[in-house]
Amino acid sequence: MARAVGPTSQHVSNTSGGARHAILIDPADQTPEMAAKRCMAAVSAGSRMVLVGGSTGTDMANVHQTVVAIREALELVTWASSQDSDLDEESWSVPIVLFPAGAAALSPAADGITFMMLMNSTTPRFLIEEQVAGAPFIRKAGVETLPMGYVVCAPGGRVGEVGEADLLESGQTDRAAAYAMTAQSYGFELLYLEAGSGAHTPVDPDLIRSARAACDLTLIVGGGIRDGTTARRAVQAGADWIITGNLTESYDDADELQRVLTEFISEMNS
Ligand code: 1GP
Repeated sequence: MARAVGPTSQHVSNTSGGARHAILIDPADQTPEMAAKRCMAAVSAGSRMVLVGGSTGTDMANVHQTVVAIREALELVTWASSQDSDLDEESWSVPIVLFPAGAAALSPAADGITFMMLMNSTTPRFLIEEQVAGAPFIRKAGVETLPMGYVVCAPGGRVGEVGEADLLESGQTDRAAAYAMTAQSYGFELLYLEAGSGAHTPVDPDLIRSARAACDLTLIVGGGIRDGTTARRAVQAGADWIITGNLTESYDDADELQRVLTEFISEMNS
């Protein structure tokens, strides 16, 4: 059976309009209601994807409840905007994509899943075993798979520890290029360079530049990005998507979050 390229994959891989921002929601850190509120603020500000996942504390229940709450909130606004010609329906059609810690933290209600190989993990668990464990559920649920190479860069944080990653250190540009070439040769569509959630330093822009030059995959960068200037540096080095998790979670007030992210996205693309 040939793998059809679905709408979520097309949305994520369409890089024609410049770099985009995605909000990462960790279900272990917030209620489904708060997650939905933050997503609405982010999408109003111009975020174009919602990732749901986290390295620890996620399970089928909290991931699914979070995905459902976000979906209901987005669908309500999409419907309202379809009834009102002043509102842009298209800007609300943002995919909800699983970014899972493993096979035990999935939801059938998501639009897609970053079906990832943690390429620099030293354990078969994150190279292939979790994927094999989760594949039947994903196939049955009909969740669209987005094949992705995931490379954890220094400092790596919790995901580096849990994933037992042999971190890609700052300055290892040839190694970054080799991972990018490998990801492309495997047929992955996406390559995610991750510094770890809450990282004190983001991914070295030279690593991004090197990976960018070595492949034509959609390049995602995240970890420790808290302001538009840092995001712009990553974009100038070649990132197609910038992910923020902690930044978003530091705001409970939707209006304030919308204001902060609007500024972030405009600076990122300036
Ligand atoms: C982590 O790259 C993401 O997987 C986001 O990191 O929480 O530091 O924004 P932050």
